[in-house]
Amino acid sequence: MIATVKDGRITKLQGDPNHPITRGALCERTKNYVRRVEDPDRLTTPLIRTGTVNPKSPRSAFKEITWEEALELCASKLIQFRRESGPESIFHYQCGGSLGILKKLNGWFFDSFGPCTTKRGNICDGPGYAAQELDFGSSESNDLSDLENAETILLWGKNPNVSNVHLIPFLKQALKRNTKLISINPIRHATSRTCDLVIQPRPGTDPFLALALAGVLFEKGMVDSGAAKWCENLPEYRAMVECRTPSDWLKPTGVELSVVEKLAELYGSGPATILCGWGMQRRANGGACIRLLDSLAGISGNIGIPGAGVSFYCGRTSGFNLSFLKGVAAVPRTLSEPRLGAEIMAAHDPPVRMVWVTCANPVVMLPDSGKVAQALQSREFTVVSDSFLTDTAQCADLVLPTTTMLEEDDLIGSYGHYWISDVRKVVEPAKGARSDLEIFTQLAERTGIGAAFPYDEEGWKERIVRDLEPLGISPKRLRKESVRKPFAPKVVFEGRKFPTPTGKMNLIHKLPTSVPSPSPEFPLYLLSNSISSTQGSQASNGAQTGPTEARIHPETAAAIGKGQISDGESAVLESEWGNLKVEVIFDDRVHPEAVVVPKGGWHFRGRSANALIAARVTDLGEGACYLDETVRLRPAAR
Ligand SMILES: Nc1nc2c(c(=O)[nH]1)N[C@H]1C(S)=C(S)[C@@H](COP(=O)(O)OP(=O)(O)OC[C@H]3O[C@@H](n4cnc5c(=O)[nH]c(N)nc54)[C@H](O)[C@@H]3O)O[C@H]1N2
Ligand SMILES: Nc1nc2c(c(=O)[nH]1)N[C@H]1C(S)=C(S)[C@@H](COP(=O)(O)OP(=O)(O)OC[C@H]3O[C@@H](n4cnc5c(=O)[nH]c(N)nc54)[C@H](O)[C@@H]3O)O[C@H]1N2
Ligand SMILES: [Mo]
Repeated sequence: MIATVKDGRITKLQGDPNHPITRGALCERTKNYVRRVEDPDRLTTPLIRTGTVNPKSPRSAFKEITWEEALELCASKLIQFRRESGPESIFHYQCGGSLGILKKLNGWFFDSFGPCTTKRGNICDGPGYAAQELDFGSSESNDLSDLENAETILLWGKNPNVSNVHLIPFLKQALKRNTKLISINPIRHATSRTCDLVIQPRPGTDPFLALALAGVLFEKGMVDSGAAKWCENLPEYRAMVECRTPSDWLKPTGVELSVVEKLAELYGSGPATILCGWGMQRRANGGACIRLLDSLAGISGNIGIPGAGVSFYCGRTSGFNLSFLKGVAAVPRTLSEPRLGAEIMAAHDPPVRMVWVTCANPVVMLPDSGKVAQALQSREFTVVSDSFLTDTAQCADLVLPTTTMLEEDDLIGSYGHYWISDVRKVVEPAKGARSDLEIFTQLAERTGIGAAFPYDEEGWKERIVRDLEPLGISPKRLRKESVRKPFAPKVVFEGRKFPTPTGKMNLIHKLPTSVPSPSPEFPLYLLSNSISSTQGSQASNGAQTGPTEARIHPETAAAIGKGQISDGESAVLESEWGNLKVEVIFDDRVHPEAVVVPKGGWHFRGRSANALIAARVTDLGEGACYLDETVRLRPAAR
């Protein structure tokens, strides 16, 4: 990104035209970061709790204190809890935030001071990542530029217009070459308009769609005759696929056999790439779902060659030397991220007495918002560092104001491509804000672990980039330009050789489970999807007022009862666990068995989807079953 700065203020933020992926474009949510820097709601001083939070005026429950007082208090609490109950009584939680590499040092502080309790699992990509590690030995993807070799591209559960806009130019180029585009998604998104085939399966049934497709590929002899050479468990896999007919597999999906036959033709005939969205892995069968997509690539030979593959991830941190993070004894205790609220409260021997949250807003972003809030509020001492008084910060005893990514130095990798970049402070930090690294470096000194934090930002960058130096990538070069990691292959698993113990890929051969079925009482799946304007919950105050929007198919409203639920009117969205007031919007692109709400709605404003979502764990990778929750809509009391 390029920031234009005048008189110490950012006047413009734009993409870097020389960056080969972003090509000068920025997504809407990132453009909004300029506003976040100067947002009047920015925290400007540490705050200590003096009373109970009233969501209407949350700040009034806090009193301002100096940084000196705040750091002294943190140091004394950390030392006290470690002495009295051991370091496991302190829990550090971090999620996405800015995804800067130097943010790993926050965890390093707690490892060095403790090791303290940390989280286990991954609510973002856990199931899919674990699935690909099992199948291929690693979760990596062909270079984006390799899409030019694909005859067919499947956007399986992916909505690039909202959550991966930098893919769009690559898709447009593919369309010019007459590449076939397919969307498989319970919602028809903007990209569907340019697709040759649009399939809207019932939510959560993709594993069965994949089994049906595999069945058709076997039936029609469209399986690569060499598959046994690179696939482990082929007979077992085939037996699983053929234990039912394709039509039988399709029953739960609502998809017609003729559509899957067309899909098989497109997928089985030329190099075909599956671009995986991440929504469908946030389900009880999410790991199996990605494994079944991997297996399609395996049997059809769509792997290890140009234009093929199952793209899920690009190893965001690969190449950076983070070996120092493993320098401490194994972490003594972990808590499951998807079940965080309950796990914090249930922990004993020792109990969790202190929680410190960095780069995260778990009250809004983790399932069972209410329980997460309760868990944080009921600790002896909860610290949250953030730039804003988020729902999570409102549950803290002490809030520390931090810098945003435009006010600090860092390094960054990507989920979706192999380029890495330097992050540089473009303006001075807002009044009173300190970076996480500054905070933990200062605390390290006060808690007797100063030796664990020997460097400034530049020193850490050198330490972390040092494995890349022999490849010609130095911090100095990164200051000038973004660089593609030279070891990242253009085509992964080339020659169909996999980094698994046998060198072959592993085909899944255990049947996937079904996701919970909607019941007459709760007949609709709740899909909480990314929206263009915001990263997660990082919205402006003004954007979080009034009821959140809920999109449904007009037929869904009709099924509820004539005139009960109307377009543009308010209604109540209820799950077994809670309810939200919503504004209903009719949208015929939505599957009739789904309700779509934005992800990241603020909890204390009554807009958090996660207030309705139970804390359940996925089949692999300890993710959260965000999208399995079933709900109903009822008319608001008039
Ligand atoms: N604007 C914006 N962009 C973002 C983010 C953001 O918050 N805002 N978040 C970033 C982050 S942290 C991540 S991890 C990625 C998230 O990447 P994704 O999870 O891919 O992002 P979403 O756009 O939320 O997409 C979820 C998709 O899954 C589809 N889906 C839901 N259930 C099913 C199903 O059963 N089957 C199929 N086939 N599809 C299903 C939904 O319709 C939706 O299109 O995006 C990143 N990009
Ligand atoms: N219902 C539902 N829930 C979801 C999802 C979903 O699809 N549906 N998606 C999930 C996914 S993919 C993800 S990745 C998670 C994201 O979960 P989070 O990462 O917790 O979500 P964000 O809303 O981005 O909150 C990040 C917070 O960190 C702060 N922050 C940013 N940079 C920094 C920093 O450098 N230092 C500090 N101390 N703070 C910083 C921001 O101000 C913000 O308040 O949410 C998950 N939750
Ligand atoms: Mo994520």
